[in-house]
Amino acid sequence: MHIDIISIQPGLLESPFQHSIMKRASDKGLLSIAIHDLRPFGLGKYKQIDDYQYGGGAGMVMMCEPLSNCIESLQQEKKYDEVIYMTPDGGTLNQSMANQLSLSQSLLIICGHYKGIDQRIRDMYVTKEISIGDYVLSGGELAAAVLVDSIGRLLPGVLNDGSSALSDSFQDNLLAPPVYTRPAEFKGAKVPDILLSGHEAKIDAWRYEQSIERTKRLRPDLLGE
Ligand code: 6GU
Repeated sequence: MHIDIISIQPGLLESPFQHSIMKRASDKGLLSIAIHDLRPFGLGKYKQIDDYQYGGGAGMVMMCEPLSNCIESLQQEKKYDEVIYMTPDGGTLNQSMANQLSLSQSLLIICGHYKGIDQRIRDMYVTKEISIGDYVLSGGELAAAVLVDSIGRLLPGVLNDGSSALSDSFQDNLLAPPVYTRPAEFKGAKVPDILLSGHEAKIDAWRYEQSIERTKRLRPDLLGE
């Protein structure tokens, strides 16, 4: 998969993809990410990219021309499955969205700032608007990093154990069961016997029960309750 990201703060996106699973994904050639600085597409001597909003009100709006020129120059090189705009008024990211997007060949992600981008850019180019939750960030970059991480780890071959992404919380609308590693006893607290039993079917059943119990207790909304 290839992901292009348009940003006016490209520095914010440098580090997140250079570690751990995201790094492995790119080292293995499964995911390539290119960050595109919007600034060179800005207008005039000062490379202006934002302006006051029509109708008045506080806050700047990202202008049409720089975004349009940047998007169109990228679209000349590539056809995108989705052009995604990161915005607090988008649909909230969830696992099923991440699953769907992980089937894409190529994505273009636009990060907004200030009061957002001119509505006409949304109308003309954007095919999907995504938020990562009901709170406001100062820009779309961190949200884009979250989105790309949630997608990248689902690409076949990225995780060492291919089955592991399937047993994550939310993958079946259930929270994951508790997990333990050595030692078998820590400060008097023991690992549940069943996990030491070697009895695979019983362990699976226990984990499933635990998932249900945890979900009921912590996130009943996931069970429609
Ligand atoms: Cl995608 N952008 C911004 N600026 N704030 C957010 C967000 C996105 N998702 C939640 N808050």
